[in-house]
Amino acid sequence: MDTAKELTQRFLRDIEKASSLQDLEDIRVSALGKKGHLTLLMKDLGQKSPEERRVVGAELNRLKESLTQAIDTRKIELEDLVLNARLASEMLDISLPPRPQPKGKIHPLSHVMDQTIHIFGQMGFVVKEGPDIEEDFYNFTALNIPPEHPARQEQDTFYLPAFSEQQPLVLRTHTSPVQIRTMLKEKPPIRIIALGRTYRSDYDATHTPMFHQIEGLVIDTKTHMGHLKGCLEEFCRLFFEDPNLKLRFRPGYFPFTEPSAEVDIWWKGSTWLEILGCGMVHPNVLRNCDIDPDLYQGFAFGMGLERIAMLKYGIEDLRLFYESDLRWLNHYGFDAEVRE
Ligand code: 2U9
Repeated sequence: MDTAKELTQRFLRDIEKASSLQDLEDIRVSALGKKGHLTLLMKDLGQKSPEERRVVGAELNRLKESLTQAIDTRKIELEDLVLNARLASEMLDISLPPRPQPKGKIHPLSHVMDQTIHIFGQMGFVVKEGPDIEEDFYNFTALNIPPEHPARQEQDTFYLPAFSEQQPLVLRTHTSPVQIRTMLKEKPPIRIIALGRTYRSDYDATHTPMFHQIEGLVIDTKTHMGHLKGCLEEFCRLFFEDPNLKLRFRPGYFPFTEPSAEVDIWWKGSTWLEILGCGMVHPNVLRNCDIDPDLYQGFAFGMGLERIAMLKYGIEDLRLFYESDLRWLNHYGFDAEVRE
């Protein structure tokens, strides 16, 4: 029996010293495995007298129990050690900076749209939108453009197949139908801008079949040409970032404004450049929108967004605006900025 006790003591010491799960398993096999020392001693019990078997058997069971418990305890300790070692070695360094992400650019046209909205927004204009596919009435008739006007000719306007009985549909040739729709819905005072895609059947170095416009409309009881001049001067000086920019108003003609003017800016101290058209809204246009021209008057203006973008940023070729060439975009595009 002393041998069994000594053996157990030795195994208990070994268990405590076991430095890996494999060591521990080897010890378990050596003590309690099929041919383990304690197992063999238990097998020997068969040769003993019943009295001895009872006493020694009980003792051997206690020893076996104490070994099993010691092995279980050490097993948990060793598993903890293994886990902690893994946690330490596999720790993620969350202070590492992320991999750089490719940064997109804002298209110069989108940038110019943002700027114009911002400038006119500060003057109290709100943005209005309308459909790209328009009815003849909103695009032409309401704007005092008579049926025989050249702008209506097939070569200028994209006509869509008409549904039976309905008036012809067109791709809007300007953003003016947005103002017509607004005037029919809302009563003065009105102070709006409309900007977006417009379409004309035209293609050369300075014209594309789709281009962008911004137009503005102000209607109130006493709005006059002085307001028109002040508003456009303010816009041009802010947009071209030159507080002394000179403007020149020349007489012009549009069916929807009377009187009408074309506006030039004095460019780089060397030449006059035409950049927009404007005028006082024609009384017929007001009447077409159920606004009494004896009570209300106002001004309107329009300009091409590509044109002012090309001037401001020195972009030479209009057609490259729509090619989605990443080299062009990286060169002429803008970083996104957050504006309050
Ligand atoms: C309503 C009444 C009047 C908008 C106007 C212009 C003059 C003009 C051109 C500039 C270059 C178009 O992009 S472009 O080719 N536009 O010169 N636009 S007055 O007048 C309006 C609009 C709506 C109800």
